[in-house]
Amino acid sequence: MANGKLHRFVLVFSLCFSLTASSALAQVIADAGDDLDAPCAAGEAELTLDGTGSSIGAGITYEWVADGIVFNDETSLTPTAVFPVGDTEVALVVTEDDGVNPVETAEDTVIVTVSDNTPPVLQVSADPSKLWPPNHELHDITVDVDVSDECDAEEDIDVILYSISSSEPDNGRGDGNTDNDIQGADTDTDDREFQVRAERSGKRSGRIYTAIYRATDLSGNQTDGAALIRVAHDQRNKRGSTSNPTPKRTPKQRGRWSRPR
Ligand SMILES: [Ca+2]
Ligand SMILES: [Ca+2]
Ligand SMILES: [Ca+2]
Ligand SMILES: [Ca+2]
Repeated sequence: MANGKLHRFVLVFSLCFSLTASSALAQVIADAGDDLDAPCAAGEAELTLDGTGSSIGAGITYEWVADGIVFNDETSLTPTAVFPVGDTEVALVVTEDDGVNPVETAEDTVIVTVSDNTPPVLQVSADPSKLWPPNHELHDITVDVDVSDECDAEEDIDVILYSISSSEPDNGRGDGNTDNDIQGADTDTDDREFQVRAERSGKRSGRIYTAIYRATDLSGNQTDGAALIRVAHDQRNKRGSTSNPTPKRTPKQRGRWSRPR
């Protein structure tokens, strides 16, 4: 009888131990942390993941996996890696192996989002930016464009001539009798060469041609920049003296500008 009781005790104990061990294994937790958001710099972002919510203890190991991503230590609870712009899904596999029972694993995923929310920096300037005298001649204009972006390479920034306009009518009062004062400007393309007429109304304060360029990065952020070409009303400055007229171009420059119309 005593032997029978002992036998049953051993059986129950063994069953309980077995249940306890298997339920412990089934409770392996993988926690890859909260989804991460980071701003882009030079097309990428370095981030540290947080798997510290996962099971920790003897016999528990970790492995982080993501397509194309190299971690500094993919077996760490808090590995660091460089992520590209956009969404990257990362999986954390937590494995428990007590050396006797079958290996138990758990898996969790986290989304890493690297965003570019910063528009490009755009500077544009017209050359020449002042026309004189107002003799109604068309002048070749070249626009210098300087564009950069915190995230994207310069060659990946889309630049277009968004619009071009004059502050005066094409053929208004006191400006002679010419039409088409802006020529050779193709908006919605990266057109940096066109012609404008050296002309202004004698009844106004001077004419300004405004060419607006628009830079768009790969994430759709946009910046506008304006290149101005001025035709002054006259050559007097505010003190009433007369300044020198715009220097004439050198023969080399004239050759550069000349082309069939
Ligand atoms: Ca940007
Ligand atoms: Ca006119
Ligand atoms: Ca005109
Ligand atoms: Ca053009």
